[in-house]
Amino acid sequence: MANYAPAMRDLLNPSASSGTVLLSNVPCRQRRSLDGRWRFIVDPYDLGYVDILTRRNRQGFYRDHKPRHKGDRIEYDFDWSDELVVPGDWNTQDPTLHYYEGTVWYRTTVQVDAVDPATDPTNRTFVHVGAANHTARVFLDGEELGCHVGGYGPFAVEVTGRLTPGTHSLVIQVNNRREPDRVPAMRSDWWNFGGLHRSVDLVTVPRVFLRDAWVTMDADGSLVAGATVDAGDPTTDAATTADVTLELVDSGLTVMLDPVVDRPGEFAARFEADVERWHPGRPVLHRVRWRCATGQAGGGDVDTFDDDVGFRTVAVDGNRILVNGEPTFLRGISIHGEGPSGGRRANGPEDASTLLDWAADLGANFVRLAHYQHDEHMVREADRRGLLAWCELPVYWNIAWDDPRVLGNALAQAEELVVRDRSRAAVALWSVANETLPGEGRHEFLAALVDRVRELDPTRLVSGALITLPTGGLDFTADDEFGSILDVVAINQYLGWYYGERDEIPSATFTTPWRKPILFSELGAGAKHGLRGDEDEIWTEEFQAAVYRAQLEMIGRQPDCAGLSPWILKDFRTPLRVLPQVQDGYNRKGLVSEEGERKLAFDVLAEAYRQMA
Ligand code: GCB
Repeated sequence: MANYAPAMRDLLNPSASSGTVLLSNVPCRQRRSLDGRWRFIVDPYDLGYVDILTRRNRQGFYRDHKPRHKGDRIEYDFDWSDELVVPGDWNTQDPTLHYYEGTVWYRTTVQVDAVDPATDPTNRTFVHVGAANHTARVFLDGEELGCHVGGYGPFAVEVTGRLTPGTHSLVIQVNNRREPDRVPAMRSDWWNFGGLHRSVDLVTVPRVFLRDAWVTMDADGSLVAGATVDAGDPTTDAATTADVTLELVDSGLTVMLDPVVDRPGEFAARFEADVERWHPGRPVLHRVRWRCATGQAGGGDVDTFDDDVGFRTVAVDGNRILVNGEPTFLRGISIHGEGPSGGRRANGPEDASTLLDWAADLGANFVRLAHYQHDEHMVREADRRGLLAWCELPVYWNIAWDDPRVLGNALAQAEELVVRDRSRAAVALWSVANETLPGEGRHEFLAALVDRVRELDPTRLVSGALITLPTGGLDFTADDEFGSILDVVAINQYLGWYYGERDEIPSATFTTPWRKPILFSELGAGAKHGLRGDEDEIWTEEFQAAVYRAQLEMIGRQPDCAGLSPWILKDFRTPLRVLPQVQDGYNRKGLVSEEGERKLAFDVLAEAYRQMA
């Protein structure tokens, strides 16, 4: 724990979100983008929130005050401060913030005119943040409205009734300081990019609205749908008496969802529909129309929006993964949420498109979106392209397994991940953890996450990536107890790089005690683009390519292997990789450089995938 007085620590490192709501289907909603240039103040000592007596600072930066008279002493001014682009990380926008870990205050102003839907009293309005790393507090006109903990999940705060005609100050405090009780915690092999790194929107909805609505295909081919109606005031019964329908627009089929017993506001349906399936490589998306109407005939609110959804089954049969009943070998690639150039956080449709173009050039039918919740554009783009996806939580390496607040936050992050993306046909696997290290309470923690994910989405496979350590031999049994509760056992292994001789790789074997599908979720070797030499010379493209060849030979012989997602598509920034001239702050296991230049191993994998396809 960072070394503050306890009171200050609680102010600076809240363990749970408060005052926030989780909205899904935001891209399908009436929105006003707040992206653009925001003013910012760097506040490494957190004076903007905590005063010198370590109490909450009543005159903090969130007030966005202006001097009222000539002698007024206000020691900050957003209007005189520099700007950062939102969405974006701060580290790559301002050289002085390259390594910065701490608090930055962002401010934009929101102009509202009398015809703005946010001023309509029959509407509700939310400030929606795609993600802010790591902890964010939202203030409107100086008032704190909500706090969110978790660097990659979406959240919203309600501003209904506050956006009267005029100019409003929207301030978001973002703090990316690493802490042992966060998820992820103190150390990760990627850059701890800070900031409002995904879009910020104002979302306006009717008074009673579908806070969440999802539909997907279960393993047996029936469609399952769920919705949550939010009426704002929990004492009204508007939410429970609403009519919630889902229409499959092409076929004209309309289904009414039933209220879920003992869960006010929640609705569900399971039904059969003759829909053309979404297949990897042959995506078919269907227009669906959600509608929620309050009971009073004619007079109530109606909330409606459209989405495009694919339907396919995904299941496991022994050691195979089945998609639409067909054994499907996952020809994958791992991807970090880093843009295609400039070593910055990825965001938006263009980044998603370029990264997935590269995956398509490899011949991949599967992407592992590591090691945290990616931008929603990634998952929606994968849907449109017919690429299967693995979506992951940042439960990584050292986690404070024995701290219930940490589990609480991990569970909240799991909900944010699943709720946002469970209508996406692309998503085949949820992954709850990567290479977690042993510790008291670990299994219970991970089991709670697996249970929660299955509860939120019983239709998909659950996985997690296990660490493989050198055993002295070449026969590996992935018998980590965690594997026993997973549908697919994912194995990260670095034969030929961190351990093992390259010429021995082809004779290695990997099994589990459970005859489950094995996915090689990581393998690889580092190479600096343009560094050429012979296969025995580390960091050359030839060395990396040779490791790929040996690995592919080995993988072709593993009876339980149902796929692979080598590490990794693109070189990515990380403070762990310091070797000058070679790494320079980048993990060099990419198949392309940080600027997208292909290395030899790209073609090795592409050729192998071409043959497999
Ligand atoms: C791993 C981790 C990944 C690292 C990678 C590496 O096992 O899961 O986050 O970046 O190894 O390059 O060492």
